[in-house]
Amino acid sequence: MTSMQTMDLPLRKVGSGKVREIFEIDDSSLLFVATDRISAYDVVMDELIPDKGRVLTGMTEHWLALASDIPNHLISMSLADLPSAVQDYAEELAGRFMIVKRLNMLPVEFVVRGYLVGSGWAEYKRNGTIAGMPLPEGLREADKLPEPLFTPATKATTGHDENISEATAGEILGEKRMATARDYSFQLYKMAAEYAEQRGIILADTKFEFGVDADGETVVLADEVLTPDSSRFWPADEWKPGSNPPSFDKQFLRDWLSGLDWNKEPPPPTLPQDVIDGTRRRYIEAYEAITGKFFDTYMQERRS
Ligand code: PZK
Repeated sequence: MTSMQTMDLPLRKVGSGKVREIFEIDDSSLLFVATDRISAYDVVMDELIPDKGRVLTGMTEHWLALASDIPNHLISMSLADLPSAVQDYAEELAGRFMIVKRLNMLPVEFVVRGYLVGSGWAEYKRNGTIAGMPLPEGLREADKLPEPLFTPATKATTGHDENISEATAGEILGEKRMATARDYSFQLYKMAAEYAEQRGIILADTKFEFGVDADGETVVLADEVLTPDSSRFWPADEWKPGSNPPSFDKQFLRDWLSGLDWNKEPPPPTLPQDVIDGTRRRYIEAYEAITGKFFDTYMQERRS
């Protein structure tokens, strides 16, 4: 089993996050790589979850295929299309890379929420609002919202995202671009939430990133799409308003961490093998539940 910490590739790195990395291929394309790193409570663990990056990449591929009417950055996931400089890494990269169109990224995160949790629940408890928009009284944590809400955010210098109003997003991006990306975000959320619901999964909320094509006009969906790292997925049978439901993927890890006396600051505790194995199993179950496809089948396709 191949498993990846950081990818040291003979390409210039143009972006790196806690768990994914982007390298330059040429003027018009990038190599997007999902590693097997995992974070909990914003801390990256020292151990890897084997195949996690492949699971997330396979989910992104699945959703992009279902949303083929929305322009997206994916060019290829075929090993044959890897630049010759990284052909030696083909086995490690298989299933976890996307060759993507190079865009000018919009400096706003497109968050859509269908349920009242996380920072949305925190704001509602304080003010009765989400992103400044008034909501009905008496909602409980994790309640379904009357309608999905668009709650844009900007990357703050502190590392944590700052919620902004739709009007502010319009001032930053221009009204037309903001409205196009917002409408794509609603369309994607509604499609995915309905699709997931039929499979016993709740899509509580999700975050999209968009860029603008070289034509300076076309708004294009980028990044990973509707993965457990960009979304909250809950098993529908474990959803109970009034409490924060377990997330499909990380709950196994969080449950184990919560039994320790770890202060949620680095350094993280060492993950035992059974926690690594159980977490990997949950990611693969999430892939199979959402796509209706065996993860092994996905990997056979991506290795050939
Ligand atoms: C791009 N990020 C976010 C940060 C990551 C990703 N298609 C694109 N064109 C130009 N830039 C980006 C993309 C995409 N996707 C996305 N940063 C640049 C990001 C850290 C690690 F993998």
